[in-house]
Amino acid sequence: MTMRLRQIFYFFLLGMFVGLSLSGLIYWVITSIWFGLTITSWYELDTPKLEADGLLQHKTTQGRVARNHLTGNLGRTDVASVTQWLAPIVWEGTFDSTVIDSIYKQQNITVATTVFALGKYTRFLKDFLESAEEHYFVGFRVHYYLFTDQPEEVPNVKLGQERYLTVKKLPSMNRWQDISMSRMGILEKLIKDELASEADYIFCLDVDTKFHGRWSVESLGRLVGVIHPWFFDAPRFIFTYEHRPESQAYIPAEEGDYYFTGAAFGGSLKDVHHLTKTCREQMNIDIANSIEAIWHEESHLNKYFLHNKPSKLLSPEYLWRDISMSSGYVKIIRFSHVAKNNAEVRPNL
Ligand code: UD2
Repeated sequence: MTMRLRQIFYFFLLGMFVGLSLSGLIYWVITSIWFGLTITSWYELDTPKLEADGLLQHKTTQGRVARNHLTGNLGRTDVASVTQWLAPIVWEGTFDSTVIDSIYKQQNITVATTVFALGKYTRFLKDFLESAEEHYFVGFRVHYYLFTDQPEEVPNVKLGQERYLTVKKLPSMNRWQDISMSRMGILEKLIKDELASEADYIFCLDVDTKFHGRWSVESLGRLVGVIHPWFFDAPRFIFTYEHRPESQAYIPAEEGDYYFTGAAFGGSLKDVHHLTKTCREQMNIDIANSIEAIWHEESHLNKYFLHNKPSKLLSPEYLWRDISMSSGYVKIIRFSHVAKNNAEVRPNL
């Protein structure tokens, strides 16, 4: 009897051993196949095949974002794609254009876009508008508001469907610094008086620029800043913040997160209205105190963003230095500054 019991016990142990081994084997086979497929699909997606407009020496995964199915992460590990306050930083490879387009298509949005061209800067309008029609919020409703002292110099650029242009006349100004700074007050007024029922988002852009690649709904957010192309990979002590305490734009040496360009910013009407109003008020205080911030309204914008953190940051793909200059991180140039002879185009030095 004892012998019989022992035999049953050994059979039971053997059965357990074989059963567990078999289920382990089955589990291993299933997970290997699944994991292998995941790796393969990630690898295939990450393998650049498409060339896109605005491309530098790299190939891009535009439209086929590399996605690791295991973690859900999109595929950039060489650059930060989120800030310390959890705002996304938009780089090529961090979003899926098909998915994001389909979300905004259902929302019937209008993007107001402002640009100023006074004096000789009207020469930049043709390229700005033509390239915007090719790359900027294509397929979405865009209303350009163009401020100029010479409406007769505005080129006749053919606009696509649901694309509108309103020209607004301004008096000429003698100092380029005044032109640049006055934009804040003019935008504040435009948003308050005219845009409330006309648009959902606004972007305010420099005119001596050109679009080379997609700039679209991935850039939309409550408050959006663009990282300055000269400083995106520089340490804070290099940032050209205003360091004189007498100016309202003053930022102490140990403060500041990013250095933002004044050439492009945007967001919801409410947030951009608050931004432009605050910067205009701060600049007026500086004028009363006979001080002008080192980089004019750009210095005030940086001060504003220090205390009112942008909800989304755009990488320097959204304002590059010049199409001819490359950087390993910038895989696509979407929008760039154009080279200009300041002494020749500005009304003063
Ligand atoms: C930087 C900023 C710019 C602004 C300026 C303030 C970048 C790329 N740009 O550019 O946004 O903050 O510093 O110092 O960081 N304008 C005219 N007519 C003129 C002069 C200027 O229409 O005679 C307008 C035009 O829209 C131009 C903008 O003002 O794009 C800014 O002037 P800028 O481009 O000459 O200033 P810049 O290159 O120093």
